[in-house]
Amino acid sequence: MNEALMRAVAVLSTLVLLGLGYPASTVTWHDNRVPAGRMMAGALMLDLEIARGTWYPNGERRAGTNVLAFRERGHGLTTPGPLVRVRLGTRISVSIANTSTDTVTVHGLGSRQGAAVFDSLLVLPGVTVTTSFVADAEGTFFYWGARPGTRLMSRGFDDALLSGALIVDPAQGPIPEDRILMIDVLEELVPSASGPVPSPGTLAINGRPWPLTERLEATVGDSIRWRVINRSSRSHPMHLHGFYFRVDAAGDWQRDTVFDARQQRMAVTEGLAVGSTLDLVWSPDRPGGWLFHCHLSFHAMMNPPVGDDWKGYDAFFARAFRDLGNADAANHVEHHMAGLILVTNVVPKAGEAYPALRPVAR
Ligand SMILES: [Cu+2]
Repeated sequence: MNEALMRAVAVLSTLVLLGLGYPASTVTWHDNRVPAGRMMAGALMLDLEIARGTWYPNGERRAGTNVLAFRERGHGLTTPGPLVRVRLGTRISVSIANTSTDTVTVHGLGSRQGAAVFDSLLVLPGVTVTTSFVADAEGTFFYWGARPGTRLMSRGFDDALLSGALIVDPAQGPIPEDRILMIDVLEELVPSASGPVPSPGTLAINGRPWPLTERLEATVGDSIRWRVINRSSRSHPMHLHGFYFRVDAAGDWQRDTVFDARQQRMAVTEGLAVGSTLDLVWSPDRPGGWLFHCHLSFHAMMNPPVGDDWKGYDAFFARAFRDLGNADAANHVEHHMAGLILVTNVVPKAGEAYPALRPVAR
């Protein structure tokens, strides 16, 4: 290699290291259980960063897609973004450093009272902004980033994963154990004869589509509490198999309404509009593998291949529809039964017996 070429390679490598090329970082999923940040003198200090990385919704052996994502400084990029969880009345001081080359507007890191709820932060490339606010309303919320001028309803592409949960617990008293489930839809721009068009959506819960979604565990008689957050650009009628659930609260990324006993309703399906949230409680009275899923069939079917694996709509439809009606258990990730599906494995209480289920007549 001659000297000029070596110098060019060195300069190029430096540019890549500086983040001017796509960094090779992976966007990993997490289960929304460990809050980010650190408490100092009663306040939460949180350093967020925005960067580009590769999300592998179909598993790391398949191609991934390049997206914008959040990370807590010193940690890896994640989807969902870092969990912010504090008690009511806690001051939250946040810095957001944008290490990407995209300008991003961040919504939802602010007071839930008055006009402040509509505030947003403009975070230019290479710039760090700071904000400080008091968590002044209890409930289930989220923060989200997007290109300037983008509404949640139209945020579907490489900024679709820029968001994290913001949970405000009561000021005092015990905090019941719960799980936070965030719903995603991400599209890619793919080539077509008439120019770039959106790909079919990749659908995921806490960063993973079925069959990679987390396997939840419970015991008969448990009270299972979920905070379901639809941070996606689509609506989802979310349905639970086998049991009714009680709706304890409903809201969106800005406001939440906690229901009193007269307002609570029992349901098996609740529609989650774009940006909405739902607190639900259910209790299984028998063992089994119980699904919670979107009731739109095309949100629980095959997820598309992404990145270099995408081979066009014809190939996608041929594969998606060829396998309908054929339970291809060996390869769910590429065929139907995918996307917004989660299962809870309910085991018997120790020492209790349950009548065997009758086999289904065929
Ligand atoms: Cu759906």
